[in-house]
Amino acid sequence: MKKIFAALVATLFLTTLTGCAEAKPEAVAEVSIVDGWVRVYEGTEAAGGMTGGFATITNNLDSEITLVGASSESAMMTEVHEVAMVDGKMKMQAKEGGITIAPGETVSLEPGGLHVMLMGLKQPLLIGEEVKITLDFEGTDDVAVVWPAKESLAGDEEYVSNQE
Ligand SMILES: [Cu+2]
Repeated sequence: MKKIFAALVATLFLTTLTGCAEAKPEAVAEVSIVDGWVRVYEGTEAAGGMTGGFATITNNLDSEITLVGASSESAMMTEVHEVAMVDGKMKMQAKEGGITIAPGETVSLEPGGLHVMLMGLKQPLLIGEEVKITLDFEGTDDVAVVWPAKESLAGDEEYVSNQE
């Protein structure tokens, strides 16, 4: 109870400080991105290879946002992908229209599902390395993140060509 009260006082104080300016409450980011990571399969991803980035994204706004793309200095190309059933096979492909997140909703990017695809890695990616990625949103500002490379064998979707 004490903590809640203290937080409330802090909020009131902030509100007083910013007065009637157009400033938005600074305490809550428009979009929260947590637990981000990039997958390394069996210790390393070779240069030229591809892998997925994953995270949990929450839209804190009152309006819809869409993750339409991404970019990274670590890869030649970065796209937003989904894993879908195509002709009876699970395949991954570019997510048409991006990933839309409703107001207040949370979407998980995880192996076997939605992910940020890093294609054409510029150098080998090792466990523990940090990958800088900029997430390109519509409806809110782009967000720069740094995701650690972690080993995972889960969700072994086909990381080969999505154009046959
Ligand atoms: Cu992919």
